[in-house]
Formats: sequence, C-alpha cells, structure tokens
Amino acid sequence: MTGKIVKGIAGFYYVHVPNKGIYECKAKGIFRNRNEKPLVGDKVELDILDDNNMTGNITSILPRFNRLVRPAVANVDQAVVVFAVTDPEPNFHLLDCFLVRMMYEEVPVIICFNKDDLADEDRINELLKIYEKSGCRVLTINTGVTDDADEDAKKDCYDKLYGLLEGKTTVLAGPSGVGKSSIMNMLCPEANAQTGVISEKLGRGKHTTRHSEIFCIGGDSYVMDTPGFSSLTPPPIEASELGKYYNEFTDGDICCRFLSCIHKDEPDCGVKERVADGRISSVRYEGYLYILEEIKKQKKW
Ligand SMILES: Nc1nc2c(ncn2[C@@H]2O[C@H](COP(=O)(O)OP(=O)(O)OP(=O)(O)O)[C@@H](O)[C@H]2O)c(=O)[nH]1
Ligand SMILES: [Mg+2]
Ligand SMILES: [Zn+2]
Repeated sequence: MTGKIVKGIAGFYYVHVPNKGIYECKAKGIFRNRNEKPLVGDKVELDILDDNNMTGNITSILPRFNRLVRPAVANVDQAVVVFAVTDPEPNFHLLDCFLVRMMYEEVPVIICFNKDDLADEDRINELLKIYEKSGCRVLTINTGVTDDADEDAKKDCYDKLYGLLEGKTTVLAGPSGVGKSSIMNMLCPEANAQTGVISEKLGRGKHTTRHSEIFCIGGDSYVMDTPGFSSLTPPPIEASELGKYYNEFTDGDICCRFLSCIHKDEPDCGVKERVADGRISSVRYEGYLYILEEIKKQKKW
C-alpha cells in the first residue's frame, strides 16, 4: 500500500492513505543504514501492522520529485513565503536569501505579506514595489483574525490565495509569528493549527509550530505548515553567480563593463546605475550585497 507522510514526530511517521485514513508508522532500520530519512511530503510504501489501531511500517520511500532542506519537506510544487507587513517587521535579507535558495532548488515562490490590516496603503505599496521585479508573484493578505475583521475582506483573501494553490502541493515557509498557521486555518479550519502570540519583549514569534504538517485543502491541493525559521544560509554557489538569482539584474538591457562584474566595486556597472536611478530597488540591492558577503564567508570554511 502507498501513502503520503503528513507529519513526523519523535520517530513516528503519520502516513495518509487515501480512503483509509492516517496510519502511525515506524520506519524500519533499512533507512538508518542507507542514511535515508523519510520526510514530510514523501510518498512511501507501507506494511499494515494493525488495521484497527491504524499502525504500520514504512518499507520504502518512492522517488522524490524534490526535497528542501529548510524547511525539511519533500515533493513540493511551490513555496508561499510568508512575512508580516509588521509585527514582526519584515527581515528583507532573510526573505531574499529564501528566494535565492528556492530559485537554486527550482521551486517557484509566491511572496505573501500577511497582516495587511496592520499597515497603511503607503507601506503596502512600498513593499509591493520592492518585489515587483523579483519575478515572484507578490500578494498582501490578512487572515481575518482580528475582532473587527470584515467577512468580505476575509473571503477575498481566501480566494486570492486559494486560486494560487489549487491542484498543487505548497509549502508555507517564513519566520515565526508571521501567521503561517493562521493562514493554514483560514484555508482549512479542520487543520486547527495552533497559533501563537508575538512576544512583547522580543517583537517576534515564539515558535509555536514545532513540526511540519500537511493538510488537504480540497481536491488534490495540499499545503504544508512548517515551523518558523530565524536564519538561513545561501545555497552553495559562487559569488559570481549570485546575480543570476536576481531577476532585476538579468534584464537583457543591463550592461556592465566587465563580463565578470559582481556589481559591487566595479566601474561602469549597469546594475549599480539602475540602483542609483531607482529602477532597481535599493532594498533588493542591499540584500544582494549582504548575501554576497555570506557566500564569501561560507567559502572560507
Ligand atoms: N493583525 C493580524 N494578526 C495576525 C494575522 N495573521 C495572524 N496573526 C496573529 O499573529 C500571531 C502569530 O500567528 P501564527 O499563525 O501562530 O504564526 P506562525 O507563522 O505560524 O508562527 P510559528 O508557528 O511560530 O512559525 C498570532 O497571534 C495571530 O493571531 C493577520 O492577518 N493580522
Ligand atoms: Mg505556526
Ligand atoms: Zn555590474
């Protein structure tokens, strides 16, 4: 029998088998020997141990379409990276690093700024403007959790997001406290995911979600809720390659004097010209310089 791992906790894997339900499984020793660990999202073969208690053994992992390291999940079609417009304030370096990582993994990303009820229109337009040329679709929503939330606005947000998720397996990723689990609950109230409050002292989330978990939001549409992350390392690329991961920099009209230009200290750099005249967002460019340094540091090890 085959199923899909929807959750893994403390050595147990919860495997969903269509029309039967969720089996609590152990992975047999073969995985440990092969250094192969089942991941949430994996399609697996299982032997049923007990149909009444819904227990089984995972005997093999079917070939993976892809796998992500952070968050650790397999077989995703796309990622929705969630940041809050505020509370917590968006960390653009972290967001940009996530985008570079996903591009490296060839996983399309939708950028979702949540909690748009907490910001005015100017701020929202500013955020949209930063990412408008990133090559990602960008949207702003709120999950309607506040007491004065308007039902129509809530329905609009649901529709906006649902339309992008239909028929796909999507991972919700982002820092703690931005509202990933709240989005999960908006999409699928049965998920009943636990949500947390922002720490007043630290101004960030408290890592309410501890394990990745998949929910079916209707038909063959699946969404994975994942724990928040607070730091990310760039993918293993050369500093000279980073520019390729910035859609804004790869416009055919951009011309740098040096072919090997990394758009940092070189003269006659087309990218820097566009940053200076505002055609490339300075936030994106600063993020680029930051990740460039991270890559150089990584290389030293
Ligand atoms: N104002 C406002 N608050 C929201 C919105 N969405 C979520 N929140 C609140 O933000 C806090 C954090 O939400 P969670 O859904 O737990 O955040 P998370 O991203 O799952 O966090 P981790 O599980 O720690 O990674 C909760 O207090 C939510 O009620 C929104 O659209 N607007
Ligand atoms: Mg959560
Ligand atoms: Zn250049």
